[in-house]
Amino acid sequence: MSAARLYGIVDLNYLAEEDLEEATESLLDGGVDVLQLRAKGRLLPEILKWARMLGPLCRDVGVLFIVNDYADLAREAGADGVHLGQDDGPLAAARDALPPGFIIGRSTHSPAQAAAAVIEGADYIGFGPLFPTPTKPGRPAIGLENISQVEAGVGSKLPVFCIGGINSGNLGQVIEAGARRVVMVSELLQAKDTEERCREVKDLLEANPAG
Ligand code: TZP
Ligand code: MG
Repeated sequence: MSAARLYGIVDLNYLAEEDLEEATESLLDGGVDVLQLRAKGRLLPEILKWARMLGPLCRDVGVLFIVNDYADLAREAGADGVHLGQDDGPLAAARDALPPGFIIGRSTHSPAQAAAAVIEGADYIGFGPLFPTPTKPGRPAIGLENISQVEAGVGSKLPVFCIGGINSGNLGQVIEAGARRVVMVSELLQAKDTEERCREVKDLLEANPAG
């Protein structure tokens, strides 16, 4: 996780079930370092089935596989970790129910929440949304001004992935503001060539000396 720069998400809001596997392969071929399954509002047996399909694809190429929202399901599916939002309960409770080494990520929306996630024992955080995004409707954008502060503080303790409305047009700005790692959802999934777009993003992140 500490070397990861690009975090991709297969989000069922953008993908039909039958396209999940192909989108995952494209993200993996394009060089994502972490892949999350995000399936808001779907039934647990369906999510478990998808997680069991995608996890091995990630494992085969050494990419971490994370399931959004459901710690028990993530463990049952053999995932590497779970991603929990601010409303998904205390991390300590999740940690107690998970095996040692299981990755727990936390969404954060302010420097204070980022600092709290360190104290709570998160393994990485998402920090955003930097820009308004249809992927997370109703969540106010936090802008770029706190990235360098969070990277300098929290980022010295755990990986900070900037997230929310990041696209090829604003990625340079985001990196310029101090981001070393990003999550991109719609930009990658809606690209004409997901694999190629991933590579371009990865190259730009890796060209950044801050990494
Ligand atoms: N959490 C904060 S913003 C966001 C999530 C899941 C959505 C990111 O998606 P996109 O399409 O890259 O803006
Ligand atoms: Mg959640």
